[in-house]
Amino acid sequence: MSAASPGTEPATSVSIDAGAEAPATDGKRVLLAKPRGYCAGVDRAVITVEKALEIYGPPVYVRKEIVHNRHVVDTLRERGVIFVEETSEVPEGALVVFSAHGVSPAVHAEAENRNLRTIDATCPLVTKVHKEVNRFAREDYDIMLIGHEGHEEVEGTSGEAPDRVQLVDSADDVDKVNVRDPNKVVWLSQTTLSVDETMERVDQLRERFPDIADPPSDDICYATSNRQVAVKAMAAECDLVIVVGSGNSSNSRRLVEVALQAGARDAHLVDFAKEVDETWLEGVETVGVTSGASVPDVLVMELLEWLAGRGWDDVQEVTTANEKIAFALPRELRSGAAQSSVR
Ligand code: 0CJ
Ligand code: F3S
Repeated sequence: MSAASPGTEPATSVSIDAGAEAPATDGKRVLLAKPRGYCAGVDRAVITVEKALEIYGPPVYVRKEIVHNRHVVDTLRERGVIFVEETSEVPEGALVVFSAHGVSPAVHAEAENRNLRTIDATCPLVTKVHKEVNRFAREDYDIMLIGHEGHEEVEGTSGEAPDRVQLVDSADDVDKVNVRDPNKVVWLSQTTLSVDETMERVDQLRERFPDIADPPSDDICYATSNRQVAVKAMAAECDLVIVVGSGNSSNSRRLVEVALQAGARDAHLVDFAKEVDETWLEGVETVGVTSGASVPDVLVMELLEWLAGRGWDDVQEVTTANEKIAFALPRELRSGAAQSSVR
């Protein structure tokens, strides 16, 4: 994996900005990771749905959760979005938005057969992996896709070339894959995995297939890896790390695991501040806070308020990179810059 992700300026050193005027005397402090929260692909996907509502009016159908965040989904539902599992649930001729995680060509074809109007909010960094699958399939490679079974992104990506892609999730899967020619194998991955765990899987694959080819560029996206670097930088100092994010959010769940692996004494995932169990705070001085790429920052601010109310009001931001990346909206909706209002 490359050191600096595109669209990201690495902080020259880990910088800690103290927000409170006087340091706490009781040792209670919060380390707040930066970068955290919304990535460029999520911002684009949420704006896509908001603009579709604005232009076409409700109801707007969205296949699957636009992003894996409970607050975002509930807010959009209140504004007139109908979330469906499959395009077959969308009335003929209606408008459907495809989620940030991407869809297979079969889903596009089904939507076309049913005369649906579609807007594709797939993150461009997921589309990039789809294109890699197509390219390697055309060149007749066997493709080892490292990813989590059942995750929507993996279903969409492997759907580009189902007869060429084999999913590698657990270490056991490495022994189960079959290839036609060990000299024509490549590994690709889901965008939201643990960087370290993925490299372990690659090492295992390379033991079986010494000539396995690497992806042309990192598939784990800049946002996923930057959030892991930031949480790692503070984890060893934290008695507790609280990650704001939903249970079905792969990148958010990885932040809990990475925090624990990097030395945090305890770590939990919560959707909302009210889900924090007060017993987690017993004997705790330093609380680390971060959030997944699908999480509006208002939820982090609510958590900071909740912690301040219990004495953790000394907040220091730990910055490991500054992200500058933004993506253009889908073609159908382009008319000037916008910023999602669910933030
Ligand atoms: O796969 C993606 C395009 C990531 C979208 C942002 O995060 P989230 O939580 O919706 O999805 P993951 O479960 O993939 O992390
Ligand atoms: Fe895209 Fe990565 Fe976000 S793949 S949606 S930039 S988590």
